[in-house]
Amino acid sequence: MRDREIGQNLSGVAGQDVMAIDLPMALFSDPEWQMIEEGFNLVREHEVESIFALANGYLGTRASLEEGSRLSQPDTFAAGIYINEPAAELGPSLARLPDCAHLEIAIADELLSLETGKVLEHRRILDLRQGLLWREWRQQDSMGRISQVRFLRLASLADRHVIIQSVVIKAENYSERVELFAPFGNADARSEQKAPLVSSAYDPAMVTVRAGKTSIAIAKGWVPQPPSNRGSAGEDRLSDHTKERWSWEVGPGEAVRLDRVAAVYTSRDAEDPTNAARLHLAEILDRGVSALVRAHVDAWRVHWSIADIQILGDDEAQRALRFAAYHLMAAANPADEHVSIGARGLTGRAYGGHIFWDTEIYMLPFYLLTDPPTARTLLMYRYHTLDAARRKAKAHGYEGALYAWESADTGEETTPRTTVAPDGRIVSILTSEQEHHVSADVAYAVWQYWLVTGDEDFMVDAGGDILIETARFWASRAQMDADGCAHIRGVIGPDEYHEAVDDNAYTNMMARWNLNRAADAVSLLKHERPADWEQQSKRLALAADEPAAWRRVAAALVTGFHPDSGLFEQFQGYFELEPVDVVSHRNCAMPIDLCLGPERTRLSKAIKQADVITLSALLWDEWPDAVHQANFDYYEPQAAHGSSLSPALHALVAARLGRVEHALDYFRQGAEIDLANNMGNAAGGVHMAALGGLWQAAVFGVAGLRIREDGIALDPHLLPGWTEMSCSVRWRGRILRLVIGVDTVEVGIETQDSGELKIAIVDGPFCFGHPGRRYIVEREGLAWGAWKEADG
Ligand code: IFM
Repeated sequence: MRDREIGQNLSGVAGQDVMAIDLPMALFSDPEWQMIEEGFNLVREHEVESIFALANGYLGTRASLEEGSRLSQPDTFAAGIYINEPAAELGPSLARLPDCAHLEIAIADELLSLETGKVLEHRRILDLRQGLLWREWRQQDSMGRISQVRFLRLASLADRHVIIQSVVIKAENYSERVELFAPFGNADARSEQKAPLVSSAYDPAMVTVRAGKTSIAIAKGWVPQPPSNRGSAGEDRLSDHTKERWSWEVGPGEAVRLDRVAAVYTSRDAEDPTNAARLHLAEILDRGVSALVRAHVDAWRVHWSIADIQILGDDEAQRALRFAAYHLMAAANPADEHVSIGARGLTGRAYGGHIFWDTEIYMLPFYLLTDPPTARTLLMYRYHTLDAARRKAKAHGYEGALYAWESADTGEETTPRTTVAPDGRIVSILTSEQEHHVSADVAYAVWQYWLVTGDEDFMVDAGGDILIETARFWASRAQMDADGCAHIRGVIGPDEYHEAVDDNAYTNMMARWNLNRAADAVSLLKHERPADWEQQSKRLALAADEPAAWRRVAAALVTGFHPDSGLFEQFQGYFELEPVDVVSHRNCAMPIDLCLGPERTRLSKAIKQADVITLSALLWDEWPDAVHQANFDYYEPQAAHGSSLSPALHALVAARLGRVEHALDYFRQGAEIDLANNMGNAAGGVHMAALGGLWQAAVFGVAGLRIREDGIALDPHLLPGWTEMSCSVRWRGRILRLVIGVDTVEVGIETQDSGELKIAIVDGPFCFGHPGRRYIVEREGLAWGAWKEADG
């Protein structure tokens, strides 16, 4: 992908005006907001489809070529709609819906194709600012006819049920019949659609499919535009009833346009989805395509006004952060508490759309600080699946709530039982049985939400229940030994190379934290909301002595901390394992666990992803910097980064430690997971956790933001080449504008809200910030000076 002047050759043939008919919206012209895929390389097709995917949290559609190619995988997904895979052990996966964007172009019966014709120019552009997928294509067919084609596509952020596509075709040097074909319903074989048609009755304006018990209705409308004063436009059906067709007679320099609009409803959101989709379509067609596109672009503008991070001095990092924020915003739907975000969002098939700890630990901070209602919605998904978590705990002989390692619509465990290793072996997947830290991760996210929003109603209605039920799980999960220590045995920590380990430091520390915060929540609710607490504690049948028991277990939990070295032992016995040279292995094409084999990997110190280092990132204020430093120095060389979750958190912790060169390397590595496909698996969708991690590396690492009960603390470390970073975050009803310079930090409090908040430079100088004012602090030598109120 590279920068260019958009459409430099596509604006018209020599001596003629630009297309009189054009797409309903122009691209946002600033190249810093564009991802560009130049040319056409068939083998890259799947990753381009993922990277350029469009979504709005309700629908997601891959950026497949409209006319298709040998490799196209044009999946469309609806959040929360899963279908059981034929092989039962695979569990449910996101249903693949009919592709609304498939469109073939024929010039006098010859189909245009990137694979057969002469491609004179071709590029795809993802306009991050406006949430538009744009395509420009200039193609010569076998008869020497040159066509200019432009496509625009969007999944509306203003109206999440709507997908819009627009195409303009201009004849450069011929007079001929131009035709467009859109396959109907299941006839679209290229989509390998998983959700079967409910009825095959021919209805060009409606497709209804079924996924399990859910019906999905797609109402389709279209608006063809003829070239000025000649030709004819219209649609009819071919004799086999499989395609819609529009045709025009055009002459040189003339253009035609077709807008297609789809309205999607499911039986999750309407009793009669077919009727709802039909009515909705009629209403939006009335408003007109241009108005719909404008509303969508406006919605993106509003989102970006808070979510954008601006970097001066590093264009690559700038684009990577915008790309990350684009996909994060596209993945979430604040209106639906019964869905969450899968590991690849709505952009691809990998992991079947399942939800992992990725959401709470890697993605949620972005929503929490830029769009708290969305963070609340995501946490409500965990509240609505609490019963399934209770059932899982019970089935394993524990109390409270043990969340599914992989979760889908119901919250039941959906982790596949086996997988095929790259060397062809069938291996058991033990994460659902052993990777229990997810329960503490959900609890952690609940507490972060509480700190940032102070939303007591949420704690009363849902958050308190999650904290208490997860604490109960840990209290029953920990085994008290005769020596008075509590152990959590037989788990998998974030480092999945080592299974069935005892006392994984991450798991134990997060469990300890979960137990203590649940006890804190009980005190808080008892005092702040006594009447509600009475109901809540009854609902949860909480015994009076439970919170004290949680604190006792928390205090007794083995930490794995070695005071002399300042190191946490990743799990019991880790320090005795075989040292292997992971660093020199990092450039090998084959992952280290494949090179060493499973047994040797298990007996080695090689770790798959940040484990103790994740603990540092999450519980930073619990230990002095020297502890984080010692652990980073020890564990960073062991990390094979076999998971996309790993590099960004290394960047975050390295930045906090002031290891800025190291942080920049990891930041780039994290950014390249999708943008350069550096793990080779972007075809399955973008890596949502890595994108959330990148945002955290900037905000929590580079700005050094820490969330505290009475305000925020900053500990800035600009990365090499970065001369300024600015971003906005929300904190308790306020919008804080942070500008991190080389030697200055500026905080503007933009909302006219009452009350002061404490802004600190780590544990150093602080000020009480008032709404509507700006504060600046300057570096004085190695330390920070005093905060001053800025003029204006
Ligand atoms: O949740 C992660 C896990 O930590 C590592 N493997 C991939 C999962 C989904 O992203």
